Amino acid sequence: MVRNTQFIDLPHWDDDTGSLVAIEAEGTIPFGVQRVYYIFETTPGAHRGFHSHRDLAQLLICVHGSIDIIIDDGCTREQVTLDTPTKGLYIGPYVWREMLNFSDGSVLVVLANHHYDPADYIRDYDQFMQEAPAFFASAGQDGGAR
Ligand code: T46
Repeated sequence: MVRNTQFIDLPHWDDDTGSLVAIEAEGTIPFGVQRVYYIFETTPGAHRGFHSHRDLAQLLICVHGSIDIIIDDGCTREQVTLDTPTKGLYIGPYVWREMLNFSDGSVLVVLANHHYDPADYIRDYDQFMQEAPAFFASAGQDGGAR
């Protein structure tokens, strides 16, 4: 199990006219939302991410198509698939992530608990491996597991 990650089933309402998902900050997801961004029109073979955050918590939702996500807490590395708008992947601090296998037309929506801060990124894997153990060793930082 990759620490500080969790799949979240998103409440949805479906009828014969379509489906609606509603996400409430500090309700459906365990954080307040300060930023929303989305990734779309990726080029064939795109492989993105390759970083961790020191502080940021996010929810990733593939609202169209499918996308594979590599998640790695420094001890465990897994590849998971997002392929429905009704499931989100929570990723907390100190989880290395990569996004790949974007299907044609896929759209990844991300809700984040802070504004954009380049200083919060760890883009060097060796640096991530130096910092992550101390983070997870400190009390209350294991963040739960999927
Ligand atoms: C993450 C994964 C899932 C901004 O100016 N503001 C923003 O809020 C973001 C997210 C990005 N940018 C700029 C920074 C770069 O010049 O957009 C450009 C592409 O960003 P980046 O290369 O970091 O994109 P990804 O797809 O590798 O990573 C993004 C998020 O940055 C990251 O936090 O967890 O999606």
